[in-house]
Amino acid sequence: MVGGIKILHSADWQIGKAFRDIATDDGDKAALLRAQRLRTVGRIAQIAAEQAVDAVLVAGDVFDTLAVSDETLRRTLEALAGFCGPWLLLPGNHDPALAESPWTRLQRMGLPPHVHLLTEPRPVLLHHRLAVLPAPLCRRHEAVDVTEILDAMDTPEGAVRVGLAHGSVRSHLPQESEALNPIAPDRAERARLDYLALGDWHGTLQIGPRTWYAGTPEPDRFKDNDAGNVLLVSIDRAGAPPQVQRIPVGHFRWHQLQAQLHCRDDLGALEASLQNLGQPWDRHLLQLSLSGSIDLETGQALEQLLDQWRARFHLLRVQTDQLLQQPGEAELDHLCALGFLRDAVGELRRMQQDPDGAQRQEAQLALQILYAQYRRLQPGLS
Ligand SMILES: [Mn+2]
Repeated sequence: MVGGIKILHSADWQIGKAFRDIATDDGDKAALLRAQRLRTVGRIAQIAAEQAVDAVLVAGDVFDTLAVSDETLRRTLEALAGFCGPWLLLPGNHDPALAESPWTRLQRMGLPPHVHLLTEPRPVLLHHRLAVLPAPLCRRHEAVDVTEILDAMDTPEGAVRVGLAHGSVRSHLPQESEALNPIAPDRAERARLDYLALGDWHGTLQIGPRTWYAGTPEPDRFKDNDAGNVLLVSIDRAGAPPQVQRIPVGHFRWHQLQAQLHCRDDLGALEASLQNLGQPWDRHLLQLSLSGSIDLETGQALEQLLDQWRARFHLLRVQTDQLLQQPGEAELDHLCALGFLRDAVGELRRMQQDPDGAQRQEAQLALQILYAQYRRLQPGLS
């Protein structure tokens, strides 16, 4: 009789990712994100050891590029040291098993015996009861389903069959998913797999009773798709349904937030939703889109608020192209009180409020300039 198995399923580590988009804002912030990916792998090793799993399976895109440095390859091996059981690493579209690749370089460096590079579609038998059936990508893009090869793979009687692949089950993924490297939605059934461990989609996602995307363990983009987990998969015996448990491991948390601002009170609501993200603040990356229309005084208070939160979060990126700043009623009343300006301001306001007016924007700009000048001459107001 063969016993049950327990594995950790992970994918899409993309070690060495440059975060170019963030590096253009701030190189240090990108470097910290890059370093965190290795620390999170260390955390996965720790969980694997605590849970005493039979193996850790990584379903492709272990490395972000083929050009990842030798030092980064060595650091990756170091990060695996916390779990001395088997690690099974599969090539994906970012790190395909080409003639020269991170995989061949790792082989030449000399691998610890517990690290297996699955560069060939050949089953690996572990502990006499777990057969891992890999479908590695040997090129960046395949138009055909490379997992078809799993259907015909033989494994010993009674061994639990676990497939490992990287690609896109298109029928179950949102529109923006990759059209290449297709995987049949019923591959687990066709290949008589007890579990199919997938990579490529960066959020944790169940495709079928025996098929899951683990998602990336360390979130890497502004997208709310449940990234930042590893999956603990237990299977009692060959043929039994897998039990799958999400374990959160991600450090950084990426958010998108929209806020409409019309008055001073809306700043309070905005601040409350920033507070709501929770401590520690420096784990958050936030893309904030602001829209609405505020007066200049509220605009200044908003800048102060954003400066404060910029210093707390790992990254705060603010889009204000939909936010209109203009003098408010009270601010314009100050201007009107100057008497001879009253008529001019009245005319500008009329032009600005005319929905069909050709000079609407010019009038608004003129009002803003007028008010800014006025403030400069009235130090008591600032
Ligand atoms: Mn991929």
